[in-house]
Amino acid sequence: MLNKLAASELVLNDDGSVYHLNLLPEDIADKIILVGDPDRVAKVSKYFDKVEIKKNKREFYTHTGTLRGERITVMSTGIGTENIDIVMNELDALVNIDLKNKEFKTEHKALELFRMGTCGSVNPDVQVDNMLVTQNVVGLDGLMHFYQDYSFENEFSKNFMEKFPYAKIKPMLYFSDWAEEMGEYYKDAKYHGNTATFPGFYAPQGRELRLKAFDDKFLETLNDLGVTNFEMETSAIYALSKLLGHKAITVNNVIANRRRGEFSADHHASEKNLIDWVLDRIIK
Ligand code: R1P
Ligand code: URA
Repeated sequence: MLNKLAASELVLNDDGSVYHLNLLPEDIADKIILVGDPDRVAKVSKYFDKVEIKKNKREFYTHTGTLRGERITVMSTGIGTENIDIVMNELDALVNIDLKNKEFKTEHKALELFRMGTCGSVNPDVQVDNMLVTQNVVGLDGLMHFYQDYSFENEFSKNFMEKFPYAKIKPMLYFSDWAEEMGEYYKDAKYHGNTATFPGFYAPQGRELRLKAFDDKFLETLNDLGVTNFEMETSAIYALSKLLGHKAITVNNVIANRRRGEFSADHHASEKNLIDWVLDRIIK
């Protein structure tokens, strides 16, 4: 591959910002909180000492400022791993590609990425309104199959791949969390677990409204395979961080216990608790 990227490959806006995120290199901090919900961005940045930058395009809202004197960014990713593909590649471009010359920089910069999200649990003993840090993640979306050079597995992943019975779900990939170092931030979380990332909220997570899911034992099977919870972004965040050389950690607030049929009694209070909990730990 040539070092200089064609205009069609690294697409920029008129002001030189990256195409979807609408950001310039100086708009982001080295510590970035990623949230799914665009409305959560302002709920986080209201705790900043000051907000210097507010930009948005589509579902990608970004606020950058300082908290307790440290520069920090909060950004929404919207829902799903296909959005994470955009977020991760464009964030990486902001720090590791010279946007003017469209050339790779010789010095690599690693970002610290903190997903702050919500999830459902498939373990009946995992209680709602508590923090769950993702130790390992399995991607049941298809994203990472489109990248080369991806191989990373541990005992959990091998076991899962051998025993997962749903052969018709082809887009499956399983890998471990590399992020021991980032886990230091969240040592006191109530739960450290194995997360499954799905390409949907309903049948892919075993939910049935008017349509039947493919297997009514799905949640139990996942739990038997060691999965504690699921959501829709972490597989791509961990995998692309690993390939691009960034550091990532996910903490999700458990808002649904799917095995008990329980949902957080006050998910607004629960979200506030999540924000306080994360900010207290990532910026001292
Ligand atoms: C589904 O309701 C959304 O909530 C979870 C899922 O991963 C998905 O994005 O995370 P967020 O609360 O961060 O959006
Ligand atoms: N987010 C999900 O993806 N699933 C849930 O059950 C709750 C939050």
